[in-house]
This record gives sequence, C-alpha cells and structure tokens, in this order.
Amino acid sequence: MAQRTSADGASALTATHCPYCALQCGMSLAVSDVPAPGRPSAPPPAVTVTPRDFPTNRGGLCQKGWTAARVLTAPGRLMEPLLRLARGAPPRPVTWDAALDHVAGRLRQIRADHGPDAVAVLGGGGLTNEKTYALGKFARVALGTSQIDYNGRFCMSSAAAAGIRAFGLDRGLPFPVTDLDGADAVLLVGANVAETMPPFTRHLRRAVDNGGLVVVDPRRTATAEQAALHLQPTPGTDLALALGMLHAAVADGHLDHAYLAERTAGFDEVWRIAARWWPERVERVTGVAAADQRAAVRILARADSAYVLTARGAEQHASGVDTASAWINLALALGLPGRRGSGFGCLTGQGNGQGGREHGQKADQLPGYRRIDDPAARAHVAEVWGVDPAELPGPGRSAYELLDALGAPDGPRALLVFGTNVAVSAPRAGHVVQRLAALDLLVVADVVLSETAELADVVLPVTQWAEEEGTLTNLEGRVLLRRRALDPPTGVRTDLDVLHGLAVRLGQPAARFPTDAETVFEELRRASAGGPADYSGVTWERLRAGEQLHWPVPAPDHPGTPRLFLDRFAHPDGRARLAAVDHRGPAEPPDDDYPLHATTGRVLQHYQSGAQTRRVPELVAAVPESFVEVHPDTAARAGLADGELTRVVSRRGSAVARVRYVPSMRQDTVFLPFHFAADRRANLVTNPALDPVSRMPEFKVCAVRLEPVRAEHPSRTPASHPHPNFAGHPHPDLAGHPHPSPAGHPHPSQDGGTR
Ligand SMILES: Nc1nc2c(c(=O)[nH]1)N[C@H]1C(S)=C(S)[C@@H](COP(=O)(O)OP(=O)(O)OC[C@H]3O[C@@H](n4cnc5c(=O)[nH]c(N)nc54)[C@H](O)[C@@H]3O)O[C@H]1N2
Ligand SMILES: Nc1nc2c(c(=O)[nH]1)N[C@H]1C(S)=C(S)[C@@H](COP(=O)(O)OP(=O)(O)OC[C@H]3O[C@@H](n4cnc5c(=O)[nH]c(N)nc54)[C@H](O)[C@@H]3O)O[C@H]1N2
Ligand code: SF4
Ligand SMILES: [Mo]
Repeated sequence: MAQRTSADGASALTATHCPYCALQCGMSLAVSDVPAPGRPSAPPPAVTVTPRDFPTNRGGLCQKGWTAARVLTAPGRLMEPLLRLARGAPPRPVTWDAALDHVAGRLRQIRADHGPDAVAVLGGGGLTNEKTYALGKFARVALGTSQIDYNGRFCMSSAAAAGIRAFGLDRGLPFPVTDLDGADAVLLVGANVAETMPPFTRHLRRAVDNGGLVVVDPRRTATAEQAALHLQPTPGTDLALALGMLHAAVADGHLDHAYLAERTAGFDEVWRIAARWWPERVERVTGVAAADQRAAVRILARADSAYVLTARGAEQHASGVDTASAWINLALALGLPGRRGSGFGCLTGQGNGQGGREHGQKADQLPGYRRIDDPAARAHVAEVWGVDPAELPGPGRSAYELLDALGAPDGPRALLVFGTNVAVSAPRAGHVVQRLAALDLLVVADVVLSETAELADVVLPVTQWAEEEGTLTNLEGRVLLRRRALDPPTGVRTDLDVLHGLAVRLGQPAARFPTDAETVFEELRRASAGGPADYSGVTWERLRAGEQLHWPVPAPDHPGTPRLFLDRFAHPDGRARLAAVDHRGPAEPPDDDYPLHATTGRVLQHYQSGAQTRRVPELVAAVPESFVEVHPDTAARAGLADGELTRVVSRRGSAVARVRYVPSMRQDTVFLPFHFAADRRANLVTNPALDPVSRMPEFKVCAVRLEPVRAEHPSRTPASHPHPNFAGHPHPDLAGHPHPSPAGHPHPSQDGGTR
C-alpha cells in the first residue's frame, strides 16, 4: 500500500489515475488533514489533484479530472447503510450487520419461494477488475443465478461483438494510444473526443496538422471543428455511409488487394452488397455529399499511417453491430488493421470498460473473456472456484431485457446494483423505474444517493477510487494499478467487503470471497489463464514497478502485448473476416407526429448519469441543467425561442430541456445530453429497440417532437433543487415514490456550505 501521510499529517503524493473515463489519465493526489480513524467529527481531508505524466494523457487532465477529489467529500456522500422497511416509508440508518442480515434473509426467502433466477445483479464498467470478477463469481456461486449483466451492455457491446466477428478478439484499441501520434490520417466515427476524452486529442495533432482528421458526426462538435473534413449524416445512417465509402474505395482504385488476399476473408460477399451503394445513392440516404465520401476515402488511402476509430455514435443503435462491422470492412478494404502504424479501434468509454467486459459480470461470460456456454471454460473456472461445473448457471438476460423483466411473473424479484445508475442511464427510463418499483427487494451499493439508490429498500455505502486499491484495464488494454491515497470515512465498506458479508450470510465459506483486492487479483490471474484475455502473467508487483502490461500476458516473464494482430488475427485461420452487412435505417423513423430525430450523448463537464459530477460545484456551474441543441429554423417552426424550456416528446415519454439554438445542427435532428435527472432525463424519450446480436439499445436515434412548456416554473437547476419533478411536477413513473431523500440524510440542496 502506498505510504500516504507523514506522522504530523503533512501531505504525501500518491501516484494514481482518474476515477472517470477509460483514458485513465495519470494524476497525483496530495492529502492533508487526514482525520484520525474513529473521529468522524474531524475535518474531511483536503485532497489536491495534480496531473501526472502518463502515456495516455501526457500531463493533461480534463475539468472532470481536475475536480475529481470533490466527490470524495461531496455533500450527500453516503456514510451509513440505509434501510426502508416498507415502500413509501423513509429509509433509516442502520448498522452494517442489520443491513446485511436483512438483505441476506430476504434473498434466501425470495430464492426459496421463486428459485435462484429470482435474484438478479447489475454491475458496472467503472468497477475495478477485482470487483467485476468477484461480482460475477458471487452471482454464479453464492446466488446461483444466471441473471447478471452490467452497464457496459449499453456501452461497448456492439463494438465488442463486431470486433470478435472480424478479428476473433475484442480489445478496444489493439495498439497503444501513443501509436496515433504518428498518424497522418484518422477517421473518427461517432466520437466526440474533444469533450469525452480531451487529453486524447493530443495524440491527433499530427493528423490535424496534416489535414488528415475526418469526423463523422450528425453534429458539428468541438471535435468536428478540428477536422479537415466533417461528414454530417442523419443519425442512424452510418451503415449506408460506410457502404458508400467502401464503394468509393473500390471505384476509385484504393483497395489493398494484396492485404485482402493474404489477411482477410469475405470481401466478395461484402462487395455484392456495397456494389449497390454507390455514393450518390448514399448521399440521398445520409445527406453526406458523394464528393465528400470520396474525399474522405482518399485522405485515408493516401496516408502512410491511417486509423479508423469508432465510438458510441456509430455503435449505440439497433443496428450497432452491423454498423461497427461496416466501418471495420472499410478499414480492412484499405488494409489498415494489424499493421504497424495503421489500424482500426473502438474507443472504450468507462474507467474499466475494457476489464469490465472481460471478467465475468456479463450475462454470457466467465473470467478471461470466456464464454459461459463453453464446456471447457466452465470446467476451468469451476475448478478455480472450487465448485462443480454443473452447478454454474448458463447465460442470463442482457441488461435492458433484465430491467424490463423485473417483477414480471417469470422475472427477477430482487435486484442488487453495483456501480450503475439505471434510473437515469437506461433507455426508456420511465418504464425502467416502474420495473424497479415492482421488485420485492432493491439493493444499491453506491458512494452517493444516486437516483437509483433513492428508490432502493437497502442502500449500502461503499468506498470509492482513492480510498481503496484495485486494477483497471484502460482503453488500450493496459492493466493499471489504482492506489489508495487516503482512508475511507468511518462507516463505509468496500464492494469486496459487501460481497464477502453477503456471501458468508448465504452460507459460503469465508475464504471463497476474499476482501483484499490483491488476493482477489491472484485468483483472477488463475481464472483468466488460457482465456482470450489472459492476465496470468500480470502481478501487482509488476504493476507497482511501473511495467507497461497490455493483455494478453500469459506468463510472469511475458512482456505483454501492446500490439495485437501484427502477424495474424485471432480466428483459427489467422484471417480477419469482412461481414456481409446491409443498411437498415433507425428502428423508429420520424413521421407526422414525431417529425425529428433525437440523438443523445455527452458534454465535457458531466460524467454519465451525473451521479458524481452533479455533486461538483464547478461542474454544475459550468453546465447546470439539461439543454437541447436545435437548429434555429426547427425551433422557430415549433414556436420556441432560444433559452426557452421545451418538452421533447417521444412515444416513450418526454424530457424537459432548455432550447439552445445551434445553427450548425441538421434541421431534422436535435441533441440532448443524458447527464440529468428527474424530468430532465433524456432517457425518458429514448427507444429501447435492441441490436439482435449485442442487445445494445438504440440510444442514438429516436423520433420526437418539440413542444413549448407552458407555465414555466422558476428555473430550478440541479444545484439548487435536484428534484424538480417532486416540486409539483408529478411524473407517472414516480407515482408511489414520495420524495425519497428524507430529512436527516445529507443532501446537496440542504448543504449550502460548498455552494
Ligand atoms: N465528458 C464525458 N466524457 C466521457 C463520458 C461522459 O459521460 N462525459 N463517458 C465515457 C463513456 S462511458 C463513453 S462510452 C465515452 C463516449 O464517448 P463518445 O462516443 O465520444 O460520446 P457520445 O457523446 O456519446 O457520442 C459521440 C457522438 O456521436 C454522435 N452521434 C449521434 N448519433 C450518431 C450517428 O448516428 N452516427 C454517428 N457517426 N455519430 C452519431 C453524437 O452527436 C456525439 O457527438 O465517453 C467517455 N467519456
Ligand atoms: N441516452 C443515453 N443514455 C446512455 C448513453 C448515451 O449515450 N445516451 N450512454 C450509455 C453508456 S455508454 C454508459 S457507459 C452508461 C453509463 O451510465 P451509468 O451506468 O448510470 O453510469 P454512472 O453515472 O457512471 O453510474 C455509476 C454509479 O456507480 C457509482 N459508483 C462509482 N464508483 C463505484 C464503486 O466503486 N462501487 C459502487 N458500488 N458504485 C460506484 C456512481 O456513484 C454512480 O451512481 O449510460 C448509458 N446511457
Ligand atoms: S479525460 Fe477521462 S481520465 Fe482523463 S481526466 Fe478527463 S475524465 Fe479523467
Ligand atoms: Mo460508456
């Protein structure tokens, strides 16, 4: 463990990483005024963040990173377990024993009455590798349930499925981020890195200076502003665009014939489809000029070093897997993947979005990126776990299908949530909140009273980030050690402690669920050995020594694998596969009642559901409330002035947002950030249409109309009132859930101290 403070309490530096996104920027934490253990009245520690030079961030941090330490002492930080004995009753603080006894007792009863699959678990891609691993094991072994999935289903599932289909293996970037420094050309598809990973743009400088950055985004984002060429398609038409660009590559003589012959299979079937998508036809479907399609291909084809990178704009669609495949096809046709200085990658989002999809919290998966329906994988993992392979459940429901089934006759009756705030971040969130309310038992482990925790019967306060140790795997497949910088507040426990406490109460041997993260990692090494994501050669010793280890690392003396696929792809014959995919438009096309496309995404200052960043005063001040970006003519047609409140209405529900005139918007499209709560939730309108393979919901396009909000109530920002819907704006999905933030529980709005 890192030495944190000197005896006199002066600050000491801990080298660690940011708590938020997958770039995992290096930072140092200085801690002073550490309160003595057991003295809760002592002043909270002052923690200062300074950037640290690390390859992904090169000494840069975004505003979220700079202010990350605020969440450690945020007003409303959970300090003690809360228990609600009846729906509608206020939750009361209880001891850990009382909380865990209650949860274990209810779980035993529900399992006895309805069977093991009546208990479900949801995890998150922000959890460390150790937590992810322990959560998957806890679900399969201690609960015996198949019903576990995680929020990465909403994030990387389409990219992962397309990557496995094409390359036989899914590692978001199969090369180090720093390889991009030498790129002459980069095609960014549905990625707004200037806001979602600001320090990442340092690696694009050469491409930008060369006139080689091409951005595909329906909006003119801060990223698109830096591009030599911005292709601005209608949301949900990327697949057609990729086919048009492939057509242009063939027609204009840019195919890499030798590479296609030596390293790939499937081009002929793909061409049979792409032949029908000539650029002028694609222009009519996407709105992207044929000449721009050709110019974009030319930029990539002429560069010595070129990359194609996708992110959520391309992938969060009901056709997300095929769309990602179509962009991979283009990269393969140009001969980019698996070559030094060129490549294809998808930008993983969450802090541990990569490791989080490898170690068994996904419905169809066992540790080491193994499949739960593979008998050899079951035998290997069961042996590490000391159980009979026959006892391991099979695959369960995907995240949205799981949420949709809660409380249904054949669905789960209890749900344990670790590290996701689905009441805000799941599609069709109004319906999801109704399903949560239909449960017999909702348990949420979190660091703050998130909107999901507000609905829970039992809330378990856990340690965060700088208060604990653990490993994460960043967007380039590099395993990192996050160090502990300060003691947690008295009264909170780690997620590993929580799982241990519950497992023991459910009759498991105590040693099967260790609470020490390094001990868990030692077991993860063995469980992952021989799997696609092999961590068996990674040790905390090597990480402490600063070794740069990209998986697979199959032996303790193996140097790691910074670049995959240089010699062969991971399919048995070593060849990459082009996938014969065809365009299909958005699941919900606009019509007379809902004439506009709505798309959703992120702003620089907020993270995800906002559970963390809406508690940081600087970030709230920068973006205090939800807005909707609209072309001025579109807004005028709906009778809306700039700055006015509007209701964005879809077939699922409506979200309130302030109109922002953006002249560069497409007239047929509006954009909403999804970071805000209550009646400002973008996900009240989104469409849960799922991709048939990845089960990814269509977050990035649905049909809406804009309506004025008549009697405008006095502007209430999340800072001054976090629950606008409880203030005289009842919302159907909250019926029966009176204000769940009772007096006596610290709440941002009740603590003027930091505002
Ligand atoms: N500030 C901030 N940074 C974050 C996060 C955060 O919440 N806030 N979250 C992290 C996580 S988990 C993730 S997954 C990443 C996400 O990182 P990004 O994928 O970069 O973020 P998004 O804003 O979701 O989507 C990117 C862009 O897709 C565009 N888009 C919408 N529809 C389409 C379409 O049909 N086609 C194309 N080509 N583009 C489309 C949107 O206009 C948007 O600008 O960010 C990570 N970093
Ligand atoms: N409309 C729309 N919706 C989207 C998206 C979109 O682009 N548009 N993007 C989707 C994507 S890509 C993602 S990744 C999801 C993210 O959405 P969420 O999964 O809701 O993400 P967070 O807000 O990061 O939620 C993490 C929660 O875990 C808590 N937490 C943090 N650390 C820990 C820990 O160590 N242990 C425990 N127990 N809890 C912890 C945080 O306080 C927070 O409440 O949203 C998806 N939803
Ligand atoms: S880019 Fe991501 S990892 Fe870096 S400081 Fe910002 S949120 Fe943290
Ligand atoms: Mo994500």
